[in-house]
Amino acid sequence: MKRFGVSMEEELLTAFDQLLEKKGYNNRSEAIRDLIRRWLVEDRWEKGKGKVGILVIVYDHRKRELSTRILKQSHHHHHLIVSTLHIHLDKNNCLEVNVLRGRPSELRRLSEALIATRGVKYGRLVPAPSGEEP
Ligand code: NI
Repeated sequence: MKRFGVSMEEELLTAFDQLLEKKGYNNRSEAIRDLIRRWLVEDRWEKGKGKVGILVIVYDHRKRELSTRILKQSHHHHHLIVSTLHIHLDKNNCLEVNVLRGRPSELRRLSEALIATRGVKYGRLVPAPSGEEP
């Protein structure tokens, strides 16, 4: 491990320390490492090097043809979808967690298509580490 000093305004450091406590970190170093790792994952994605993403969508299965349309899209892109977790949130709403693997541009395109499908109430693609990051 290498050590380095960080200069920061007192106000910013206080806010950081309060956030660490809230998030359950025991020390600043671990929090800074996590922040850097997250930044690296996002940077890899921007460069088109990321390979894994998590897509969350929420939709009302009663909407006409919606489940069928989502299923059709998913099968069409079966090579990008590693796994899907379907949760029946309540009587009407379904939450789906899709683990995607592929080129970021492909994952974005698939996610945008699913999120833009009429009746999908919520959708978010989260870049995830592929394991190749430091
Ligand atoms: Ni469901």
